[in-house]
Amino acid sequence: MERTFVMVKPDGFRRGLVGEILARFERKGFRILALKALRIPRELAERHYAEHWEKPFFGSLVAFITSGPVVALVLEGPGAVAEVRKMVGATHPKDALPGTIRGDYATTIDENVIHASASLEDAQREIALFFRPEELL
Ligand code: FUP
Repeated sequence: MERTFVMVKPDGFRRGLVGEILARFERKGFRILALKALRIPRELAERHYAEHWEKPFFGSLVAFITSGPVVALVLEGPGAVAEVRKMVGATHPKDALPGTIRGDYATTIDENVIHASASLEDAQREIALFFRPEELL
């Protein structure tokens, strides 16, 4: 069993895609261990995307992710990190295959609808950033 962190980004929330996206993960068979809607404080956004702090797009990335409500969740299932990344699709929607979430719902890299942890290490770090241990079911 593995756990991963997923976030429906402000564009996905604004466009009413939360239900669609959660349904895909539920149908696949992942267990929802935690789920909440929130506005991400700037400091949390900067910590979440710390690996990108030197990149030219860091400022706009933080501005975007704090621009409106998001839905954060923890999913559990066999090979959850890699399986969820498969369902999410490539970072750039132009490379994301149809049938993946970004392939089906996104057109630009700066507003690509969803985040999912890239590795087991990232998953542990991101889950701890967004949820207290007692919030996990
Ligand atoms: P991913 O793990 O697929 O979310 O992708 P990255 O961690 O590489 O990038 C995080 C976010 O930064 C992406 F979702 C979108 C944003 N980004 C840009 O806006 N421009 C870029 O050139 C690369 C990433």
